[in-house]
This record gives sequence, C-alpha cells and structure tokens, in this order.
Amino acid sequence: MIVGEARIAAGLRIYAIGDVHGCLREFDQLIRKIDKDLKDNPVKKHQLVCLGDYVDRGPDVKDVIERLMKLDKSDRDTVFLKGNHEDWLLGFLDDPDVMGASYLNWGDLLTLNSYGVENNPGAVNTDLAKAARRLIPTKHRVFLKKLPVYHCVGDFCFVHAGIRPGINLGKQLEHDLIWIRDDFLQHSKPFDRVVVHGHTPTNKPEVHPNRINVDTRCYDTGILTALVIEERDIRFIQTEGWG
Ligand SMILES: [Mn+2]
Repeated sequence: MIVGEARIAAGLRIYAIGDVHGCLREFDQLIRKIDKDLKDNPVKKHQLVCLGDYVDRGPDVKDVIERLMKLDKSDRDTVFLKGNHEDWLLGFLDDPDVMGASYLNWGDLLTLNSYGVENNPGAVNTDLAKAARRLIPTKHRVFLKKLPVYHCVGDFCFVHAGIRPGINLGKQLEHDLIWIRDDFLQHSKPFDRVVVHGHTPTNKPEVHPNRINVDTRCYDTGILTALVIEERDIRFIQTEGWG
C-alpha cells in the first residue's frame, strides 16, 4: 500500500503526533491547534495517536506524562504508543547496572530531574535509580509499561520506529518496532500498510511512498508535528517552533 492510495474510513480523522520528548508547551500548543482544526473543519469522529518518546531530552517529562494520562481518561479517542525512550527509562528503573550508562548518556538526567531526582556529584546509577523509583509515581510506571507498540487503522500502521521488512506485523519483535532504523528506513518497497512513525529526527515531515516520518526534533526546534489523515488525504499541523 502506498501514500495516495492508502485510506481510512470516511467520517474519521486521525491526528498522529511525533516525538514529544518532554516538551509540554509544544504539546499543549499542538493540541490547541488540533482543537481549532476540529472547530474549523468539523468531522464525525477523530482519534489522537501519539507515536511514543514522551520522556528524555526535554524539560517537562513529569507534566507531559500527567497530560497524557489525563487525555487517556477523557472522552477523547486516544492511542499512546511506546517509544524506545520509555523502554529505556523502564529498563533503567528495573536494572540500573545494565541500562544505566547508556540511558543516562541519552536521557541527560532531565527525565529524572523533572521528578525531583537531584544530580548529586558522585552519585552512581544505582543511587539515581533508587531515588527515581521513590519519586516516579507508580501510576506513571504502570501507564508507561502498558503502552501498546503498534496501532492500525485502515491502510495505515502507526508505530514508534518502524517495522522489519518481510515480517508480518503480528510476528514483529517489540524491539524492532520501537528501535529499528536503517533496515526499515532504507526499504523502498511498499509494506502491507503505509507506516506512520517517529524515532528518527528530520527537519521536515518526510512523506515517502511507503512511510511517513513526523519526528521533527521538537526538543531542538520547538516544532512538534501532527500528521492529519482523512480518507486518502494527508496534511500536517505543526507548532510554530523557536526559530
Ligand atoms: Mn525520539
């Protein structure tokens, strides 16, 4: 299936949001823009799909998770997928010795800081993980742990990183769905469904025949992107950014 031919049922609109990475202001701004879009162009049903990576890199991780949980409990139809950074954080909390070095290099401690974990000079990974386990509410951990790794609607499949070519969706490894890069990105033939993903930052949303990438590096640019799908049509809504 390719972009232009892939479709979802009439009367439904999907907003698929890229990597948020702790950028609460941009997330709220994008939701406001989506609500304005719904007011200006009413539609029978809509669904918000967030493509994962809510934590790390940006400043307001705790508040972003609170926001997602609130949306999850609201009347809105929402789907929150798991990203590799959620996987990393959960792995770090479970086993700081195994995950610690790589997680703390990439997470920049911002996630832990947003929960009140302090950067004590000399603190080792196990100390940080112990403090994090105490300060990160259990309901946040449970919420992150339970996130699904893919979601399909019509001819589209939503997933954080991508899919491994040649393998049925039901047989994909979770690790591939949230971590894969080159083997997926360099595959130019059509998949069963058009894949909508984040994970690999790009300056502008990328539309390829077989996949659409909406990770516009929000933590670096302030530009958070939502892909809007309605029947066969696609368009984008973005925050203004800091440039
Ligand atoms: Mn990411």
